[in-house]
Amino acid sequence: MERVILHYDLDAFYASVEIRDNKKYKGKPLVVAGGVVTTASYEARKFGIHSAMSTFEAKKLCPYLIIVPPNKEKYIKESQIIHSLVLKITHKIEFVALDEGYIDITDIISKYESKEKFATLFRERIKKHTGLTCSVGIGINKISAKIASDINKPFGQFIFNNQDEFIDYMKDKKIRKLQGVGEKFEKLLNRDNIFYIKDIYPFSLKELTKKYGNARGELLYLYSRGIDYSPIKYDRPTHSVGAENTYSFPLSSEEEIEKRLEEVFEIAYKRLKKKNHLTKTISLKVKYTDMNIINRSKTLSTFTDDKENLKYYVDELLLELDIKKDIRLLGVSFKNLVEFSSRQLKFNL
Ligand code: TTP
Ligand code: MG
Repeated sequence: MERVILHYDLDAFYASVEIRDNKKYKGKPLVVAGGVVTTASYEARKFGIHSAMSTFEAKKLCPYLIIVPPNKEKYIKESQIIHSLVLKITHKIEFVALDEGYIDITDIISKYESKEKFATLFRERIKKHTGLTCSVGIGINKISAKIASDINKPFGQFIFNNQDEFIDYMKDKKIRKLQGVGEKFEKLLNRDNIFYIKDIYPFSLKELTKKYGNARGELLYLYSRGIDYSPIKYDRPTHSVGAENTYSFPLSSEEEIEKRLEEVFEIAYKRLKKKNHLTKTISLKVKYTDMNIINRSKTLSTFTDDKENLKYYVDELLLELDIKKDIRLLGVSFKNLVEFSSRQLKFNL
């Protein structure tokens, strides 16, 4: 059965959040930036300002540019609101970034009047609940949906109903439009007289893989034709991560308890980092030799993955407990988790 995949992407995400929260920025060229621009408002883009450009460079292009420092916690919070709105529609969703995700709507689309109507309802729903605009693409797989969502940005939508429509739209576009074709690869292809998507079609898969290697050859052959079998990797919400250890000997000295707690904390922290999450709630679990179990938690005002900070709170929780009694088990866990996208937050945050 043909799949129906939706891709959504917020418009100028960080900048839009800042503009929403400060009316005097409305309609002005603005960037969210430390030393480097994370994103530019659409007004700033008219000056040629874009992500990853140095703020110095951006200011040269537009001297009266408004520069707002990034506010990581705010964007994460916003992303959580968006995620929960989307999860009300279906759980068949893969969040790829704070402001971007793929949804498999194959099973539910027949309940709606049309794909167009669904895309419009989706955009309006996000707008109503967050005051932010997003763009939506619907396609037959991830590749086509992602390209579609970019076509009518901002606050627009586009739909590819089948492979022919995709090829028809793509054939005259530059090869750079294909996901996975970066600046370097484009230059290499240009040298071989491949400039547009349609220039790829005369070559067989074998010829392309021979010339550019398996991964890049396949990418060119398949993506240019809108073929992409990759599944939507549903995100199951992670409720908590942590570690605990039961000891075959009772822990009695303060020194021993602290040492063992440090070990458990290390394992728990590694798991948090591996999952790429930030946390807001830290819990300590202790079981005494009399089998009594005590749980203590601390909820912070912001999300964090700062190791020293987290360890500090774990130690504080330990202080609240009776460590005169012998201990059998120690556990550390992190709750209230949120995904941390390193791609999005790598600039001066
Ligand atoms: P994007 O969706 O790539 O960009 P955008 O939402 O700002 O603009 P568009 O309307 O074109 O979708 O990225 C989402 C957010 O991620 C963006 O607002 C800021 C952050 N980001 C970075 O921090 N560094 C980067 O290099 C990029 C591309 C984005
Ligand atoms: Mg975006």
